[in-house]
Amino acid sequence: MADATVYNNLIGGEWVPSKSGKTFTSYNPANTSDIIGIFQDSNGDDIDAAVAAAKAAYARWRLVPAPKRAEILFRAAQLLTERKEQYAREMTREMGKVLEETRGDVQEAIDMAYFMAGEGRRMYGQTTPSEMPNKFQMSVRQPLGVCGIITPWNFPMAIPSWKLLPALIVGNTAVIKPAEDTPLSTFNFVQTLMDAGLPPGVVNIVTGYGPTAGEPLVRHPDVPVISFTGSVETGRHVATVGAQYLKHVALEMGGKNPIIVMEDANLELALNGILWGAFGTTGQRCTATSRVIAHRNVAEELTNRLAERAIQVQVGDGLESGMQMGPVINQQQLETINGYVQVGQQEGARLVTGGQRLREGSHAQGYFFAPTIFADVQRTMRIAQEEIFGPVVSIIPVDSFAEAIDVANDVPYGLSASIYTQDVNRAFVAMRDLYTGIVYINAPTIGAEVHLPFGGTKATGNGHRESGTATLDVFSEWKSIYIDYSGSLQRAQIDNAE
Ligand code: UN1
Repeated sequence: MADATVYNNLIGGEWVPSKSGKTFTSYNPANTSDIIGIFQDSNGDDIDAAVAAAKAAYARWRLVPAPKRAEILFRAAQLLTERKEQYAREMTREMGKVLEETRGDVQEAIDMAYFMAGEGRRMYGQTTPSEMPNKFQMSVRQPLGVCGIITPWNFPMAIPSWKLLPALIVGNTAVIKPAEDTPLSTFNFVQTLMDAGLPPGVVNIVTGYGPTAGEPLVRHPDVPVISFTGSVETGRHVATVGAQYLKHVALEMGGKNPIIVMEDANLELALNGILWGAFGTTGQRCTATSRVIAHRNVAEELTNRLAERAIQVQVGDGLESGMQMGPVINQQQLETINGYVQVGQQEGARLVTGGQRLREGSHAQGYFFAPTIFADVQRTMRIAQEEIFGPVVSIIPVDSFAEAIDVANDVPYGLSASIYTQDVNRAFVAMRDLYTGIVYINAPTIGAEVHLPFGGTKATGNGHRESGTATLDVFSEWKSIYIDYSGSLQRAQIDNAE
């Protein structure tokens, strides 16, 4: 412990300890004797300092031409590419997912940096004709000021990039509070932005816990935008607090994402999709496949083949070659997953494989859980309704395509949904009738790319989107501008009326 690295908060370009002097320790979930680092356990005093720094930096940053801001993002993308392997390795140590996937996480931040750099030379508004002679009008995006950004641990570089980069390109500054399980990847990301030329104070990092560091950020009167990814419970709280201050609050929350497998599907393709969607990232994606809605004609075969494949999934330390699934993030998550396995059994679902923590050999050092499959699941069971956020998938048999769509939509969430079918008509009906923010045809529920909107309906969000150009709406406000060059008073709706 003596030689563990201490990471300070980043405020106004300076690395400073928390004002209270408190810290917390971050551990490797694959091996809890491996300490990642010691981080600041911050509170409202640290948030106040960070917001003040971000506010001061905003005065200059908002006036930097967007294409110049874009050059910094572009340079950051290049630097991230150079550092990809190192950052991926640190991320695997920090949160467990296998190296191939943490490389993907860094890559997503690179993609976002290039995409938002491009936006710096577009950021299109509208020009429209006026109803009056000699009058011009247009709309432009304007920044809002200091953005409060609260990010989760499952995509510890990609999700900060989804939020910070659009905020910055529009001309905002930011205070980010990363998840307490994964602050290091945020440090790596922000360090890269600074190395690329981001001025001090434009992005500030305050580490700590939700109630002590997140809450004062959400409540801060000088923070007009809050972008949050996490649980529904916390998201609802953030929205409630934000409403008191009339803040812009963008929420990304849970999912209960289904793959529908129709009787005409290519089963091998569907199997591969389910395995990747359900057990990739140890099931810890908002977009993870947690339900398989299978036509009764193929449900039994699908279940058996899936079980055969699930027991072959290599579970272990994500830095070891050949591993396909890492640990879950922490003890608490392990207990949540265990609890759901018990609930599923009590409800009468059939546990086909998995269902227990792995403790033998090297697994003893970390939070490993076996890939788990429940069959004969009823649509109303809790394991078919509630987000588990672990490597657990429920197979729900149905008798028809119409029932499949109905079951798919019959959950509180609406993030992502998928269908495997060879029938083009069914594919189009599914595209229309699946009430989610993302739909996949013959592909699993995970794998969104940065240039389309990301987000969901119902309890998944509150109507905003990340990624794509849609995300710019979270971090900017439209300003409509009217220029009258007639030299006389022209009264809209009056002087041009018949
Ligand atoms: C998440 O599920 O928490 O679409 C984010 C995907 C990734 C991002 C997932 N690009 O699966």
